[in-house]
Amino acid sequence: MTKTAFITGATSGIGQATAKILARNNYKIILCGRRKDRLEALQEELAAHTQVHHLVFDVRDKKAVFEAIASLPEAFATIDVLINNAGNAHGLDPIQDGSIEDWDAMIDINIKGLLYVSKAIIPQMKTRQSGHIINIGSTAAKEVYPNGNVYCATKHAVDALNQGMRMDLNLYGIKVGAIHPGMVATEFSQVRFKGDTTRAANVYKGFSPLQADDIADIIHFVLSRPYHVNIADLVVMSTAQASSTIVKRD
Ligand code: NDP
Ligand code: 8X3
Repeated sequence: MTKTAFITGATSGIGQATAKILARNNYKIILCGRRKDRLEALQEELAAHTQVHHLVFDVRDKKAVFEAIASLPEAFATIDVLINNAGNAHGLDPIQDGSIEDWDAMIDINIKGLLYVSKAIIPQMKTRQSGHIINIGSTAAKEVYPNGNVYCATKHAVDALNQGMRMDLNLYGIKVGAIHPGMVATEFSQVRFKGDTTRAANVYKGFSPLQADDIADIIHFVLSRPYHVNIADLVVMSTAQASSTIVKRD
């Protein structure tokens, strides 16, 4: 039977690539994000493969999250797969110089937003005693790097929530797992550096970073395992990267 996947952060990067691979593999797709124009364009593109619906909301706005999910038409109301992907880093500053606005954004989006979306979707999975939640963490969920302070803290929280969800939802047969990528060439660094494209490009200079498609491919692999196999926690880096701070560049 065709499964329905709900993907947050589908306007760009990992979320967009995941929507494309799942659409080609017979999933119905619910695309989420704030940029309506991108969601509409992607919906039009993917409609050649599958049924697609999009929801425009900011994951920080809990009322909007719950209203958007409650508004899903019948054909999309049963969510089999939740990809908690929306998130970003804002800034890369030592703790003493960090901006409170950046801290609020990361905590509100990466932690609270993930919780709001999960809270709105988990009850139907619990009732059906089935479902699969994939939380996108980061290597920053596993180690802290200089100036990464609050971003790393939010991703450590995602790691903890992933473990907690897996324990609490175990009784209901719901799969929960996290994928923790190292550096992936997406719009991530443009957002982190607030549109400074040179600084963003430098992050991926002199080596072959992961691409969004690499992570999407892994997400599809994780989803396509038999029911008794749950990939609970997976760290993936480009070959040139050995840790958050060790990258072999030309
Ligand atoms: P992108 O910047 O390319 O994509 C981020 C996505 O998150 C966009 O679709 C954006 O949509 C969405 N998003 C951001 N803020 C909000 C918000 N307030 N409400 C709703 N949606 C929001 O980055 P990536 O694809 O790289 O990032 C995806 C995930 O992967 C993030 O959780 C990130 O932390 C994680 N990650 C990324 C790595 C990397 O090196 N790129 C490595 C490890 C983890 P819109 O702006 O339209 O709302
Ligand atoms: C994104 C990768 O190295 O900036 O999570 O933490 S990194």
